Amino acid sequence: MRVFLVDAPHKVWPLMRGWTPNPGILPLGAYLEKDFDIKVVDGTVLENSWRDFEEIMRKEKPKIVGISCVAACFIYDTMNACRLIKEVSPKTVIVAGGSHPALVPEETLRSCKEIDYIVVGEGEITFYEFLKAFEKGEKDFSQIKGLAYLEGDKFIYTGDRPLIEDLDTLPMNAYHLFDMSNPGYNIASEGKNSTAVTFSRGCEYKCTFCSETIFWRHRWRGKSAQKMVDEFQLLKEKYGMVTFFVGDDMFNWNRKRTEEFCDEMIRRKVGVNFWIQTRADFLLRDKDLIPRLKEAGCYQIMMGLEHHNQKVLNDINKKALVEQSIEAMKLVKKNRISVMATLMLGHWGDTKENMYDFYRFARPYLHHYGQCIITPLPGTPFYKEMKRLGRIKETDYSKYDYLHAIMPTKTMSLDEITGTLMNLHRKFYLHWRFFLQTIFPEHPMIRPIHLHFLRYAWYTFKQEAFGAPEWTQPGYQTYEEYLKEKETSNAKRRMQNA
Ligand code: B12
Ligand code: SF4
Repeated sequence: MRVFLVDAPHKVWPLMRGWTPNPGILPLGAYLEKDFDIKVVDGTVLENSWRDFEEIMRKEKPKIVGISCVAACFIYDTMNACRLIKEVSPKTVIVAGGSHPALVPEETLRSCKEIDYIVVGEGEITFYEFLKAFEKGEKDFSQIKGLAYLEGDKFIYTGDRPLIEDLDTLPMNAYHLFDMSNPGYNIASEGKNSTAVTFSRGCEYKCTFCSETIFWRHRWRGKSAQKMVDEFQLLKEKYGMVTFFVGDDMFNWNRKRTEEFCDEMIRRKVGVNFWIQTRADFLLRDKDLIPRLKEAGCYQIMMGLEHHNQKVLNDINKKALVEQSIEAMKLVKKNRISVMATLMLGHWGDTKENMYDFYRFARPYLHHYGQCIITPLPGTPFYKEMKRLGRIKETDYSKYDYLHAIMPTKTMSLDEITGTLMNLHRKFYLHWRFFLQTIFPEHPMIRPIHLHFLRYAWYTFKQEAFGAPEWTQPGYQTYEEYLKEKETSNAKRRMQNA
């Protein structure tokens, strides 16, 4: 049976211009293709996004579509794609999966009647079992764990499916299902031949705002060092990828795995560059491994520091100390690796003034920072708490991308938060230290990344000063623009026929 795996046309992340194959479809396709004929439709790379997408669905009339939604901010695109599919192919059965639909399945099913089922959580086995039953013509899926659907108006959840214990039992990600030669696929800030890979799932901490830990049920599982290095090698040798963002929430959760990974990378002389994400305390624990990581190709370490105020860290249950953040930044810098941190500002107690404290706190050490606005991601404890307190003022999920303010603070409006963050961004990136780091980089990878950010600053300036349009990937159109265009061309056709 042919199964379509779809990523809806949606905007690609403008800041880093990160554009990679959908990370949920890669392992899913690999797991399913042993028994099914898998066809991937990546709506982000189509020449004329929605028009081509509609055309493919009209022509193929798929029996079944699995659609992935990796982030809350793409849920409307996902829903619109489902509507379009049902419009041109009403009999297609649509199964959605990925972080957002899985975290709020009932809300998603009720908001989009075109979605027939949602796979909640890890997708491989649940979707495989579903497809096997569907292929046999079964109509009752109530015995398949991990599935949500509406029966009439009643919401049904079949219950949690146990997680896959050993991720090494999964096949290699199915890169071959995507057109990896597409020049668009890269993370522009990291250079042309770059992409993202993920070697583990989840984290065992319980930060209240984090959708990852809740999605993976507060468990960490990782692939072995052998499999990690195999994937790097495949991507380098078959697809020419040499620079990687490693998306693991907690790269060095397991110290032994990190040691083995470094040894294997060095032994096999893989020759790629990569950057990782982790927590400050785990980095301090593994400080002796940093030179090995660097030798293995690590050029940047991003730490989820989140805030410069201990009270905020305690409030979000970060279980971390501000002093650890400073120590960890110093440590990475001392190793001449690019220091990156995620900072989440816009908490209830944040004021214009104390948002600048962040600057004083981190500026001396940082090369980059993932500046985020604290976002109540649906399905997280933080969302529930903020909703209960009546603080959520922005309900448009397309803005839940960490760049838009969703809640005011005690003293700042949504616009003031966004404005202050933009100012901080300018202050950070247009600082003499940043230019100095570009001219005398501590690591050779720092210069090209800095140059990307300076280019980005230039585009932003043009946007703000001269109203230049925001960058989007070629061929991209919003769904609303597409509907308008369709209506105009239908009207023209009607006039010609009249
Ligand atoms: C790689 C990555 C990226 C890459 C590329 C992503 C892409 N092509 O979509 C880059 C760097 C470009 C990126 C950008 C952004 N990202 Co990002 N990204 C990740 C990251 C680090 C890894 C994703 C991954 O590999 N997951 C592993 C796979 C196996 O898990 P999965 O996708 O959940 O898939 C499983 C299930 O969900 C399910 N499933 C998934 N799809 C489907 C479909 C069907 C039919 C079925 C049945 C099942 C199913 O089965 C899969 C296998 O079990 C995650 C954090 C993380 N560690 O997961 C953040 C994350 C997904 N990103 C996030 C965000 C917000 C963004 C951005 C919007 C911007 C930002 N400010 O960070 C941008 C824009 C995205 C874009 N596509 O343009 C958030 C989403 C939060 C949320 N709940 O909304 C995350 C969770 C980070 C975080 N901690 O907050 N991202
Ligand atoms: S440490 Fe990071 S990945 Fe883990 S729960 Fe906290 S924010 Fe999420």
